Amino acid sequence: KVPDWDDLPEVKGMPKGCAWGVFDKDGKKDVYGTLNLLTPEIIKSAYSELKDGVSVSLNWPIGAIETPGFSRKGLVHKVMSFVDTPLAAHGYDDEIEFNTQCSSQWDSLCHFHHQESKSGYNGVQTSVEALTQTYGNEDKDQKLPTLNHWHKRGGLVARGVFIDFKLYADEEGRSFNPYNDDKITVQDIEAIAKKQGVEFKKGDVIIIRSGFTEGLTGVSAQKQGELMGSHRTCGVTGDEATAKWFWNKHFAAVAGDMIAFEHIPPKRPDGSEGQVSELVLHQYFLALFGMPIGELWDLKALSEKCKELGRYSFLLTSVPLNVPGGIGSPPNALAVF
Ligand code: UVW
Repeated sequence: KVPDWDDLPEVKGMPKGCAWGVFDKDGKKDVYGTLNLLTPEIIKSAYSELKDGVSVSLNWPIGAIETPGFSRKGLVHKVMSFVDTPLAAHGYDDEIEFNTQCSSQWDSLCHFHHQESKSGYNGVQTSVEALTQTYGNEDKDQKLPTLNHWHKRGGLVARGVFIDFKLYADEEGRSFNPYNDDKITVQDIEAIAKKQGVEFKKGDVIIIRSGFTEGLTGVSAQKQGELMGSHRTCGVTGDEATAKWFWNKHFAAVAGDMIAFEHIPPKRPDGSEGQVSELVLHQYFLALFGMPIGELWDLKALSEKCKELGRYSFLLTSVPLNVPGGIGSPPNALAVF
């Protein structure tokens, strides 16, 4: 049984809500965090969502944003003909290079640390050197909670639950600007779940649509720059009460089409605006809970399929790239109905 927030054991020097040690087994430090909730029973029950035999991709193209925010590198795609190579044949290879945060992604538990303690999930201390792993040299010093471990447990297979906030906001005539720090509250999420007729279950992956990726799709690089340039973006309210609600729902992971899942800039308890380093849910989810965050997922086709079928839960499958030391990765996520 996973403890609720109020019953989490105290971790010396860390704030309430720190789940370090909760998933450790046989004296071994855990690297999976809340993915541990995906037991064979939970996965088998997620398969009961498979009724219609149709699947929807949740992956935005890599390179959908020509110039990603925070000076991150966008996609470089190089196509090479075989003709002038030792293969001397008609055909092609290609090479890709990109920052794993530039489009749809999972944030691993190493992506963002608890800032005060400078620690990642389960208290790990990391460095560029420790994270730069190579084949045969994986985890030489410590087990770091990077995404390649997901392959050792068969990727992610879970029940996905979709919260179509954009549809709800449009229907309610609510003004909501994805390119400002507009907030999606727990009350919104609960109201939408009720309207859509879905109940949350332990081990669910909750997926929230704000309209963020859609507004950047099919527009010029200049327009994308204008929309994102202020680094003010929408998201789930970043505060302790919201973090507590997410922990107590016992989700295996969270995802959305927002750039940071939570709004930017973060708000301090006194109401003033904080720096990006003060992101609240990033610190709770990734560093303290061990709950992976999915961002910039493409959720338009999912919205259409859920509306057509009249159901908002499905089987979700996802595997990140198997890069030793991988900190972020395209999710390769599918919703299967
Ligand atoms: C930061 O890294 C600040 O945010 P994100 O994970 O949303 O890209």
